[in-house]
Amino acid sequence: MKIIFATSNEGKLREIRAVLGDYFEIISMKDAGVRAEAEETGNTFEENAVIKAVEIMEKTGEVVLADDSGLEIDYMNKEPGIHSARFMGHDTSYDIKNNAILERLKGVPDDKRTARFVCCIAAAIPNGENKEILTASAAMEGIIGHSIAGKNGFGYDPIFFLPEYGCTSAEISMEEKNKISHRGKALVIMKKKLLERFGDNI
Ligand code: ITT
Repeated sequence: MKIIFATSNEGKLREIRAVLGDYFEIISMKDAGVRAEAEETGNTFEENAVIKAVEIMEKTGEVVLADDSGLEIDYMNKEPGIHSARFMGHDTSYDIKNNAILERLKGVPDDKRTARFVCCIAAAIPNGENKEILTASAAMEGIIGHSIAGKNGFGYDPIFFLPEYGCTSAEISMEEKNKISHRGKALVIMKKKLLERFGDNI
């Protein structure tokens, strides 16, 4: 079964394909020849994931999944949160964004550096005049590290330190990250919901 994944983030797409690829043919927006134009005007990850999935479902008439995710840093009142991609400007490099966060938390002790990645995956399923929406959310807890480390992953991974691993989420493999991450866990929940919804038609 084909599903369009409404993301223009290559890092997300890699992780999504690794979890869902055995069950679904994941088509990128580029491959589907469609672009997202709607503003992410929601106040929550779930609202924004639904906005993205519904926009592309309405444009294509296909089953569409979307991911809205971000990093909540407790010391920064849970910012950048839903603004994670836009934080300091959408086109600003993550080297600059990550260094700015490290600077902001300079001298802050580890017990006050708590943070989490949050992810909501939404599915928009066309159904005649109507549509069905499924959602799945999950989080991964960690702390903001003291320096940039690791080349795997994307975005804020090089400053997201996992105490139980003793390294950042940019220093573990994608397979390991998918087992514990916000996105990996939300995708497993969504996979179950889709298999229940579509059963033998997959
Ligand atoms: P799409 O909307 O096209 O999917 P986006 O990158 O704009 O792509 P979001 O609005 O959901 O997506 O913003 C999510 C941002 O949160 C993302 O750009 C990263 O900065 C950060 N982020 C989310 N998950 C992450 C992860 O697993 N590792 C590192 N950073 C992550």
